[in-house]
Amino acid sequence: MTVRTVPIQPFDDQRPGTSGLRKATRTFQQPGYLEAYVQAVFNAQPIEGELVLGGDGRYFNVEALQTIIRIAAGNGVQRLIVGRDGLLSTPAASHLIRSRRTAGGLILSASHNPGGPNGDFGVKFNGPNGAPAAESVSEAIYAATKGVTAYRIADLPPFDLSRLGRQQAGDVEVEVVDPAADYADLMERLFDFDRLRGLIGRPGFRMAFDSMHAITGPYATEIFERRLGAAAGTVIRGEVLPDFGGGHPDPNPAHATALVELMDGASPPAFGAASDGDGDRHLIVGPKFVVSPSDSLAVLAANAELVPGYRGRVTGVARSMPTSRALDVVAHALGVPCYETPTGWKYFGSLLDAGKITLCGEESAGAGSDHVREKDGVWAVLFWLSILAERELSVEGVVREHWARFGRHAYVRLDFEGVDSDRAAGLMSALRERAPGLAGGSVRDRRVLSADDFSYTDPVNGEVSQRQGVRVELEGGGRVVYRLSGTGTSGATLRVYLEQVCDGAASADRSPGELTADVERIAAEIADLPRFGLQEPTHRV
Ligand code: G16
Repeated sequence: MTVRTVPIQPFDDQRPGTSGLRKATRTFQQPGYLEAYVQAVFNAQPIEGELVLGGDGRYFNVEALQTIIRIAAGNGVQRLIVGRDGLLSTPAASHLIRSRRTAGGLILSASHNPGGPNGDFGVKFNGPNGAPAAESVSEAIYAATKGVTAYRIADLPPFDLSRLGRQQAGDVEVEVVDPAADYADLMERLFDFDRLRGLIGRPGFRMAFDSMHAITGPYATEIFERRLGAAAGTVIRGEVLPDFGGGHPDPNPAHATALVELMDGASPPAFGAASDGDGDRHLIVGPKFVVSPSDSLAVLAANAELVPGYRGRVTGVARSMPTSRALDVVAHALGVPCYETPTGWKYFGSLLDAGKITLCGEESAGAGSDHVREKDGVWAVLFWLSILAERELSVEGVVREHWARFGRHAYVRLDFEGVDSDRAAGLMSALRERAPGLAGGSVRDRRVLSADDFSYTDPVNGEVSQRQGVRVELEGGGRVVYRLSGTGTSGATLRVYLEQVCDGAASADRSPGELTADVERIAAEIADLPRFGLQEPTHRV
């Protein structure tokens, strides 16, 4: 096997963000760009052993995979496990890394960002525990990108990724696996599939799962239709398309419009769900009722005893800082600790590995557990179905009952997209300066209980992560958080997270927007949003 060393100039924009390196597809298609980044991953993190490879099926997935196989071979990797047609959902990749005890994996995805030649692409390295690289590893990769002067690539013919089984070329063996089989087996071990078949087979029960033409199509078809017996057609938009059918595979009401219209229409299914580009996010919808992601996480934790895989074994829970504190209330009732981490699934890895937590999640529609080291969309849907099977309530009924018992954390996220990067940085630094002086004073007649820039010390490995977002706690259960997104690919996105704790029963018929309106006004005043030209958010999520 010939290995060539190809000289290259380093690129100066390869710092991994919240979740790996995400850029416009065209940026990744520049000559040497993908090669330089992947070589930097190998330089920062020498891989000894097998590697898992797969992606969410977006445009450029297969070409990039073939290149990565050759660079991996050039760097001494002799065995790779690849999903058929280059497909692996993010949680399934995490599972394969763990179950096959590999040295790690590379996942090609830009998650919920649109795909295609004019969309986005991404590469993420997960370590041997199946979790996204910890911040220290990401920083080492970034440092390596600045010093990469050549990449090593093996001269090999392309592998046939449509054919299951092992193939050898040069010194390298590639094993092509069914992307869904092992993952579906894992789900059967966590959930009571007989009970779920009973629910799905009940007269009058119908469900819809919107794969948004992204990676969960094959997984959802295998699990819901084949193994659980849901009617053909339960999975909608199940075919994986390189441009996700021109859509934006982000499972929220703004983008999962086909599902929301179905659930708002005449004779809707009892249960609706959607997942994102790479299959780690979830959206749960009942007839004319959308579950907010932070509530979904709290409901899962509160009902963990109903699920065989979790009964009697929840040691603790965790949420990212901007996620609503609904989870904290449940943790208190369960008598287990609730950890508050920075945004990014990578921060949950050490807590999960140490057994400090069993369930975790985020406001950005992700929830997961110690079964893998990623958030998991299909898993969350199976968890919800398990709750419905046991509780004999509708989706709305489960949530209303939850609010009545634990209180309601009304929640809205404002996204200001396409903000000039310097202006966004100026806004955040003004906020950071202002925050310490706010505590003890009042804004619009509401007392500020505390205000700071969130800093996190990982309780397991002691790693410190600073400047993770400005949070302001108001009397009467209000909270505002400001941070800049780390997953965008152009300009800056300012996220403003609004939360208001309410009496669950009394507020049940009011919208999150109404309930957080006062907090929103306070948020605008504290950050002086109009002065920065930020009048109306691009989206309210
Ligand atoms: C990624 C991370 C999540 C994070 C989300 C949003 O999710 O894994 O932890 O909550 O991005 O991040 P940001 O607010 O920085 O845009 P995904 O689904 O995009 O991989």
